[in-house]
Amino acid sequence: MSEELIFHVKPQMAANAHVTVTRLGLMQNHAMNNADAFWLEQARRLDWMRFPTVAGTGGFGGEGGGVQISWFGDGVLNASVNCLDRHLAERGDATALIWQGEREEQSETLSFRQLHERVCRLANVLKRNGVGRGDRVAVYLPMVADGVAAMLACARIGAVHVVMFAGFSSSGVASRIRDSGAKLLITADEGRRGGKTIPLKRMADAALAELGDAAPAVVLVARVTGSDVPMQAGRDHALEPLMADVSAECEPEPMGAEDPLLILYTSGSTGAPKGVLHTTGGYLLWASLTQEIVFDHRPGDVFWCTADLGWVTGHSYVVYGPLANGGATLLFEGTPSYPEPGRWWQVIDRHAVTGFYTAPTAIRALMRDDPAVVERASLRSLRVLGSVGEPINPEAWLWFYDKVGHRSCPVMDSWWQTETGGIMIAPLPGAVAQKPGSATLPLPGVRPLLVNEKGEELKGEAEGHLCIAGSWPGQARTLWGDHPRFEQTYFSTYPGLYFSGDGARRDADGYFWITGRVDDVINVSGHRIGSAEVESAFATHEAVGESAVIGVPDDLKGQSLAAFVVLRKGAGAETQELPAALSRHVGVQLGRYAAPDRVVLVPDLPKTRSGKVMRRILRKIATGEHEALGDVSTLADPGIVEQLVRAMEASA
Ligand code: 6R9
Repeated sequence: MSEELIFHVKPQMAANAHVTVTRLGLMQNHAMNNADAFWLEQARRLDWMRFPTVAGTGGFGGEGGGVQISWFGDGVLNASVNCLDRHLAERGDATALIWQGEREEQSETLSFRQLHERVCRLANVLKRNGVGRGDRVAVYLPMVADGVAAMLACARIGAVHVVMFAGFSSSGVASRIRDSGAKLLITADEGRRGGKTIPLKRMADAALAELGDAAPAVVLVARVTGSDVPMQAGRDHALEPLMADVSAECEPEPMGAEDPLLILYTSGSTGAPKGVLHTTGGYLLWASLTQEIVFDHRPGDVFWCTADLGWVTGHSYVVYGPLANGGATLLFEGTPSYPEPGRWWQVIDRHAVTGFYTAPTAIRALMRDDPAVVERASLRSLRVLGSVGEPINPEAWLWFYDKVGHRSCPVMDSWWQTETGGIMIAPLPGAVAQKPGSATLPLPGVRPLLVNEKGEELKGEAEGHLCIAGSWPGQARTLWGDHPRFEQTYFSTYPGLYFSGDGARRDADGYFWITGRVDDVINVSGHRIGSAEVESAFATHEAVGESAVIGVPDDLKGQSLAAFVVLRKGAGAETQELPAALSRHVGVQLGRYAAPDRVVLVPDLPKTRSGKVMRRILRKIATGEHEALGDVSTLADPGIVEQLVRAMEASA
């Protein structure tokens, strides 16, 4: 049914958007017929200290060769200059950043000039503390302006930022600092969330204690709530006084296009989170280009992407994309419904937000409010809406379009990943008709294709594994310190292609419909969680022998986590509280967002004779589809099914 629904481009968008149907056609042709010239032309949107003479080089391996990706290799630039300095002459006093605190009266507006000064000062503080080109700086901050300043300050001096979600636990922070080898940490006294405070400094201290000798020597502490927090002499420094004490000017470091800009940790289907590495020129070009063409963002606009700075969406569409294009970005500290339902709509009205980019989970939660809540708001400033992080169900799409966009704003359902750097498949507001639930068509220069399990390309209407043929500038270059894992994870399944880990269907119009992950990555409220990570966290609990974690459909979160846990022999009596305690344990290990909603104690896991856990069977049992278990003859002990079903029912 939803496939019949189609929303055509609005006439005023068709006439005024950056990309019209005609321009899109030209871009596609150019990208197809002369890719190098096309990308070099796109590169002109950035300010370079030395303009590149080459576009993309290297490749995805395939015929035995390794994976080597490079873009604009001889170009030289600085990302912070592109987000700040280049705007100073023409619009230095225009708004660059609006920070809205949880409470209405807490808000701050920074012009490009003011943000530039803030970034230069912070950059000078970093330098004074011995940070230079190529050094990694860990950032563990709530949603405050200093988070943006910290990222751009690193970029200014050529340091690599490693931003961590404020919801990570201390162990999560410790493992990321250890893997990246960060030599300095920027954190805050506390964060605020939904009327509560998050003890960030205390969590950071625990992470540093866990790290021992591998802990960064310097910790800068931003003042957010102003609470007194313990400061270790010699190591911890309050950030504000240091910033007051340095120059407001800082010469930008000339960076090679392929010099690292950032590392972002993300979950995979196996092992610990991997450090996805993005480089300066290609990543920035991609964030900037996609911001402009997908959201039609321009100077004077106010873009609000609700993602946390700690995720890739926060990097590309809170910081680099909006600022590189000279428009304003809005940073909101709070949650959608605190202190009251409709808080987000108040923020849109108060700051006259023009582009609003959020996740389906949030939309589904907001749909549950009293309809009067959204109807009370004007929302008249909005021009473009966007959705990202997980498939959006047509009901949520239609509600968003109708109640938030008042049927006059296109909805950009954008598919992409941490590894792609920016948006890959999405409609363009002035050129591509939308179908609710479909991410629609690839952007110019992006070549997605569908393959079957054997790696054969499927043409026309088809469903299969989503791959990308050929590189694009925003692509991740490697996993920090582990290039073999990079090649193995993304390029070995289908040699010569980048494999996304997602499944997708293509309809008769060539529109892509993402069906979700086909590996053991679970998408909870748009957050990627690896089943292996959660299983490792369980394993650190003394009562746990073994566990298997799966995703089950959830009306609100898209997917939620269910865990099947086998207790250790002699672990003590099984109490009623144990499942909840085990879930809390995972929350402490990884962060609350990764605590399973359901923990089922079972006598054993369904395994093949070679000892592999059959997750397919667990998924069926968790969703009550006992009749449709499929082939169970490969199970080492077919009798286990009956026991699992009973354990599942008993735990309900
Ligand atoms: C940007 C981001 C990536 C995974 C990706 C896919 C899912 C993202 C989507 C979508 C359907 C969309 N995903 N956007 N699924 N429709 N519009 O979310 O990055 O955190 O790395 O997650 O999210 O499964 O593989 P990341």
